[in-house]
Amino acid sequence: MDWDGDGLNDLVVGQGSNSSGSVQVFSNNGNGTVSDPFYVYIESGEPIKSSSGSAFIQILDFVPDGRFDLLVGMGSSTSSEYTLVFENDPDTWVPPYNPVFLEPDTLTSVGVKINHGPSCSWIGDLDNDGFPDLVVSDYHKCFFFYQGTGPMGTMDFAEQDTLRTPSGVIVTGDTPHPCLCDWDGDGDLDLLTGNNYYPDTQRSSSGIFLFRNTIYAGVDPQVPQPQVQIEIAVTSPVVSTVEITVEESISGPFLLSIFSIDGRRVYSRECFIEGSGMFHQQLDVTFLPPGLYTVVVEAGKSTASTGFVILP
Ligand SMILES: [Ca+2]
Ligand SMILES: [Ca+2]
Ligand SMILES: [Ca+2]
Ligand SMILES: [Ca+2]
Repeated sequence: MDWDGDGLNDLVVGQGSNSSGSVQVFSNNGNGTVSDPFYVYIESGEPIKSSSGSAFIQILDFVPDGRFDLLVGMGSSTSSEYTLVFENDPDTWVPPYNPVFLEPDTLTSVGVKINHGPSCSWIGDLDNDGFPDLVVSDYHKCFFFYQGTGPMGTMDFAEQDTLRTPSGVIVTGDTPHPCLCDWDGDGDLDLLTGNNYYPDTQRSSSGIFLFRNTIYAGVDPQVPQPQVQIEIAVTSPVVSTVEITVEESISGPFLLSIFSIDGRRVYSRECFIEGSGMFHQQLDVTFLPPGLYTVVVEAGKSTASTGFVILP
């Protein structure tokens, strides 16, 4: 991103070490090299630094005014620190830019400071409801989800939840850093993450993982439903009562409907196949005029149908 507004992209790093974390910038020299790194400061003259461990950063215009702000998650596995927002100081936003930031505000969940050790944070509208959400991970190896309660700039989020796939809570290696981006270009934010190491292999392995959002993706959020075999038998022709027999390979609910010859649904009822696999019903059809009808059974994604005639 272009930190200093000179039209060249610069490298901004949230840096960790065993003693402290900081935010540093390598300025683009325009000749294929970058400058030596320099610290990012707040208006008091102090550099943005954590007392231990790491500083995880996201650059975004959190307080929307056209000036980028810094989301910084700090801390280490031995100390809890907060997810902080450093708003860009308007007084320093004049060319040539050397952005300095205001004293930080702490993001909260239902009024309580969001506290993880360390706080690997990212803001994005993951559930696509128009309000940006916060995803934070820490040494617990999973992703905590705080649903947004208002537009960009709202400091308070909903209660903590945990990100999951249809098969359960997402668990990756140690201290995974979330990044929300529309990786597959289908309009919803996906979760891209890298982690230090797997819990079972310790420091021998690390990885980058992509979890695609199911809001718009061609990913079925449901566990695939087994195909149901349906057999349906109906007496015909009838005068006042039709006898319907349904056999299914799997017990469970199904929808029984009757359609008239012009396609109108004239009868509909939720039914249930017991363990016997058989459903049987004598249905009074005196409410229907004589004619040709179709019985349709729908169970899961399977359907079966057959016709019958009501005589005058
Ligand atoms: Ca630049
Ligand atoms: Ca801003
Ligand atoms: Ca949201
Ligand atoms: Ca997507």
